[in-house]
Amino acid sequence: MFKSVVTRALTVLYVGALLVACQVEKKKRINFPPTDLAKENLIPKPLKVVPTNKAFGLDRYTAIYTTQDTQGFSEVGQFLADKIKTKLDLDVPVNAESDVPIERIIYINKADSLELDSHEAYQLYITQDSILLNSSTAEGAFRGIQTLRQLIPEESNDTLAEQRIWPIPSGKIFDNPNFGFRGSMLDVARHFFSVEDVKKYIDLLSYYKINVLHLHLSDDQGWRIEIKSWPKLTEIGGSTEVGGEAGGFFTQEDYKEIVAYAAKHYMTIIPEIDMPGHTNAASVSYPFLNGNGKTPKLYEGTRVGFSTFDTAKDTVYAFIDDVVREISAITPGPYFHIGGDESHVTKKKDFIYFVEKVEKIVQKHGKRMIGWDEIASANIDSTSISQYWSSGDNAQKALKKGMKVILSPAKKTYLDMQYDTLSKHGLHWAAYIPVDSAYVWTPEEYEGIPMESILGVEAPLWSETISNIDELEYLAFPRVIGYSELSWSIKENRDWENFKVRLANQAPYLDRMDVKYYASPRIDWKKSKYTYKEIQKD
Ligand code: TNX
Repeated sequence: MFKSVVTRALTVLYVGALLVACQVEKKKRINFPPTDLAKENLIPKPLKVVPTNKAFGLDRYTAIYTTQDTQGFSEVGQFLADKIKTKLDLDVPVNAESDVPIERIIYINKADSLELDSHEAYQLYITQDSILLNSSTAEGAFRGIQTLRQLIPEESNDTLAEQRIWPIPSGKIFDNPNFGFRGSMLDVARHFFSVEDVKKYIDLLSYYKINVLHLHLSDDQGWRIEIKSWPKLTEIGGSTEVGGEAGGFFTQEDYKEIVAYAAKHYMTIIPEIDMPGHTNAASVSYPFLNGNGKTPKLYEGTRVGFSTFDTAKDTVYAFIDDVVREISAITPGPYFHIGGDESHVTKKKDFIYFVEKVEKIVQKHGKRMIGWDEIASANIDSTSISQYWSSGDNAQKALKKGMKVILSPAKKTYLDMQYDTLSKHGLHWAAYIPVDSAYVWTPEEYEGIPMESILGVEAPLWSETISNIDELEYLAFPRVIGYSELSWSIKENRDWENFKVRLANQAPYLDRMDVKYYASPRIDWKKSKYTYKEIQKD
């Protein structure tokens, strides 16, 4: 099967090569030192890697060609060219004439084959003369591009040729994710983060093939998304955040910009409006929503569980209908997250009634409902999804209803947990989560939840203790890199000792991206020309 794919792809490649043949003026083959593709610092680890020990030289005589009759492929090619330009300051033409003779090509090819029928699967064939990236979808090609980016050295080798040249190890990579849902969550409610911050987070996450960003858009301390039919939500509810800082919110235009940016990175945005608890900011804005019997006041502390919507009023559901409608209309992804956690002052029967009503609203607006694990106590559809964060019992209830589960166990995946007693920022109510503990567990076998019921893994970043992007990066990195491997790579390909070395080698990339990661002393970080700080001590 691989053979036929290769043959077909090579035919395409050959035609592509012919097109440029008139420009090609064969030069002497460069003698690269031997390489080993299997030892490259790829994260997440691909399914299968076969080294052939030679190298492809990326240089100014390289061009990118792509399938052009299927939407998305040339954009993926351009994405690669843009990243090469920022990383190496090298211009690589995409489906275009070149001013210089082309000697080597990168071909991004739409291929149809059985191995590639999963939409994120891709194959990379790297030889001395060409790099062929096969995928049946532009999304798969985009994932493959991330692998290729990671194979391009930060530094050129200036001894091999007159021009600067970056050797890429030759061989074959066959890859496909273990979980289709590889998520992260950002709480923009406790502290607000700007569109620019969110975009930078998307850049970093997508480099590691994470494909879902869940935005926690409302909580007691703030409402962060413009709702045109209920303007006070952001005017009043968006004006505060934890610690008395300024707050803020996304206009619908801002949100659309994030969604579009995410889409360009083949990432799905999941909007969350947390209810019936965690709703103080909404109730301050519109007091008729409030159901806890007290007059709601703006709140800048970090307690949870004191607020609730009034679950008995029709007007509350009319309000929720507007909110879900407006957000769903600008959310292309299939999901709407209704929160549902820690509704400690909502009576159990009211909570159940509420979740069942809201599920219908979400479905009416064409979305699939997700909620934190508590929602499984309501009588809801098997199509709704439960996000496991603390309760094995709730997970079992969800399984009995035939629901899928997203794994976000607090003691393993909460990015807001401190690394250890001395690390800055974060809480520790669930656990201290050092870098190894975040990585060394098996989602496929967690709490007896069968693999076929697991939608994927998601790492939430709650923001009570962080108020800017540097602090966000400190908690998220490097742990989120481990979650990317936990959700993309199969169990047999995961090993802490091996991961640890590949992680250490992410430092040049993280430093170049100006990521203020927590330089855990458990990792022997690689120094780079960008290194910005001393390694922190435990
Ligand atoms: C629990 S996890 C919460 C959040 C807090 C977080 C802090 C969950 C569904 N609810 O409201 O921000 O702990 O770690």
